[in-house]
Amino acid sequence: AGMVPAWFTHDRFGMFVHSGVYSTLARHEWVMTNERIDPGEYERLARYFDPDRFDADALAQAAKDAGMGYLVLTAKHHDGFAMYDTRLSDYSSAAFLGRDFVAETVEACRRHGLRVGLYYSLIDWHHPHFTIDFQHPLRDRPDAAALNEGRDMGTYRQFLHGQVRELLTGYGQIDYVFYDFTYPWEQDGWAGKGPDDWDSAGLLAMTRELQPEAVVNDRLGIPGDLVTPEQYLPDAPMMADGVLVPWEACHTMNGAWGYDRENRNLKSPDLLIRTLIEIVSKNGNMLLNIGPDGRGAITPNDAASLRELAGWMDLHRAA
Ligand code: FUL
Repeated sequence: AGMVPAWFTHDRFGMFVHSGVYSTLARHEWVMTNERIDPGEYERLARYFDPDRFDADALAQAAKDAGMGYLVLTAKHHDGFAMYDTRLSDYSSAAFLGRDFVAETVEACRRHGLRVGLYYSLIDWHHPHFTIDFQHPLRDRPDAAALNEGRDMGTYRQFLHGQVRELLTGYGQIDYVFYDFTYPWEQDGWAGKGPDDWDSAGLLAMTRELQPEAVVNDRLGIPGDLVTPEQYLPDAPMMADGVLVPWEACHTMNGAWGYDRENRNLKSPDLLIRTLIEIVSKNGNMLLNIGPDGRGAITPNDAASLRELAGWMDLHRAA
């Protein structure tokens, strides 16, 4: 791990937004694979995704009020559905709905003085050349291994690099790129996926070339600019060779990242505030997630928690 720009350690607190087709299904962002939904069937369900209440200005305003300095949006999650106007496939919000959520969000963040980041999933359960592995929705099919013979990760890799290039060239300055994720271990007889599958070195080089100022996370499976503990926090400032390592812990409101309607395991606002304090006291950043519902609206719980954070921030903001 290396260096992050001054704004990143100064701001300390950001908003993560998981929004996508899975928000309509309302059962966790991994619903496609948890329920072994065939990509064709998922694509049919994607036709019902219509987040008419997705209001990027409202998201940016809520983040700003809560004292956050940046916002990271899921441009594509593991389900493969692009939340922007990709020219490399017609599996996108632009093709399905005529909306480009990346453009809407980037513009709103700039209007509200927030830095903007994009989450991009290296995993893609929709792409026909992404090989089936232990996480894939088709893993239980008896012909899964045979299907893989017709799949070519090289073809997928080209698509992946192409989509990233679109995101890093089409929207002006991107301040943070959150790639997700690498799992090189073998499981249930299936190989995992690692830096060779993504061509992580090439992807990182392209990111540096196209967005030299951007913070890049560590989930390409090669060192990035910071370390990203998920749903926990280290017990002390992270150090390597006697030097502080930049880190950012991402946290959910209830264990799920995507809208998970029946899940009431909600973290209290008090817990969120104490988590933020503890993270910052250990030289970390907190990326707090919200999962808008299928219509794109901030849920009542997320809105209430953000308001509590905003109230606390108001009391403690420097003069
Ligand atoms: C993980 C993903 O698998 C989750 O769905 C979520 O996006 C989280 C931030 O990263 O690796």
